[in-house]
Amino acid sequence: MPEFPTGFRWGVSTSAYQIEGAADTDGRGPSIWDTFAATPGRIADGSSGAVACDHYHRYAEDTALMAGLGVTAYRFSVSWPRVLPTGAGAVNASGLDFYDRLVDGLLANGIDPVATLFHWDLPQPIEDAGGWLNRDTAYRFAEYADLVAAHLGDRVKLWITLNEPFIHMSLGYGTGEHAPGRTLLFDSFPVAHHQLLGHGLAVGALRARSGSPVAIANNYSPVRPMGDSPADHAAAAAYEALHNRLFTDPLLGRGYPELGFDQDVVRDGDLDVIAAPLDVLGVNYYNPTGVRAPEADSPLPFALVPLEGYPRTAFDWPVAPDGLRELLGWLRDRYGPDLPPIQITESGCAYDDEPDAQGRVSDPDRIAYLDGHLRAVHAAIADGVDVTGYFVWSLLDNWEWAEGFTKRFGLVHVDFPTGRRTPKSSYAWLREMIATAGPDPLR
Ligand code: GBH
Repeated sequence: MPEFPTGFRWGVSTSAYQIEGAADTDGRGPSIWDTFAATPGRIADGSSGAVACDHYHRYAEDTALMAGLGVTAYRFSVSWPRVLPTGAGAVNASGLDFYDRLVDGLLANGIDPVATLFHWDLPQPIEDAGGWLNRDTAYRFAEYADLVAAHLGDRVKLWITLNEPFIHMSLGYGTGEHAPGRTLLFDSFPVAHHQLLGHGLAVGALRARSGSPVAIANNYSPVRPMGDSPADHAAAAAYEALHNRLFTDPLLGRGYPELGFDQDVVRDGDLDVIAAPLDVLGVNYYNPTGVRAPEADSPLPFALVPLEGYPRTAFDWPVAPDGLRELLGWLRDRYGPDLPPIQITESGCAYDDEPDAQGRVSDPDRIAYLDGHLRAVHAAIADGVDVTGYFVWSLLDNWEWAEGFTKRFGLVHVDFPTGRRTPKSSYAWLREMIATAGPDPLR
């Protein structure tokens, strides 16, 4: 592996509902995912995140695993319903105490805490008031950001406002595969706008309370037209605008792309709030997308086609490290000097990892995945893209949303329901990688 620049941030990522468990402990309120998981038929194995990895009780063991790995940063998310059980108003001090303990333990181990404020677990009372379809939710989000920053602002080293607002909009409110399970299709644009407005208002609150840099984590997928006709190229451009530009264009001061949405919810001044300067752009990358012209009777302006010629993960997603280099080049070319430094806030893969007779977990496919994607990041840096960090999704096998416990993304195997942790062979590989990564490795 070639050398990475001095100061390059090596991290792992998780999110609250996927690992914490302790859903009814110490005053946490319900979130939309508790409600959704309790609805029959929504989750592949009928499970919920009520216990998950029990990280709420095992965070010290998990911090020791990170210290052993040698990462310099940990990206976790704060559970909004844990600190504000009804979403607004009364504060749950025990919830804030948990994040105090976590953050202090990370710092004691030389690991930078990177906090995401919203990784999809909206407090149920906020959903009952209309969720992200309601403009008020943006203001409630900013108040929650202010509360968290007032408590952790002296110790969190990077703030991430929202995780993948596109996925939350499209799967949560568009197709209904995720909580809250709405099926509004293209009428879900207000969810995009109100998340972005909440982001912009939260940036102001974070800047007032904390000197640490501020980011957002978007998911991106390089789009490949699967045909040479003008209709195929038009379809690819439409998908690119929806998937890769809907959130990033307004964040970087270009307003919304033309997608034919009714934009009545956008008020004077909103776009200025949304375009508040960002210190870092978080990039979550999984795979490229093949797109061609839709059938004549399709309600969509594009059709998605599986990409041929790549190995596939247990989720059936193509393993395409070349797509990460392509994506980073696309971001640089499209946004030029407006593009802030990038950190890869998620990159990872699911495989069917299980212990052998000796209790060891071998995951050579994940090692190949990480090797390929780190080389792609290195190549992008050599291309001139300013990439300053890479976070693996994920530290632990965890509760994978609608897939329940059926998809294992961890560097560390977790036995459900006992919660026993076993580092996989990819953990040992990454430890060696980080230890030898640069001219001035931190450990
Ligand atoms: C992230 O979302 C989430 O932030 C995280 O919570 C989650 O656990 C993790 O990734 C793993 O899922 O149709 O074959 O082209 C990922 C969003 C959306 C990325 C679907 C891959 C489609 C693959 N994903 N996408 S494909």
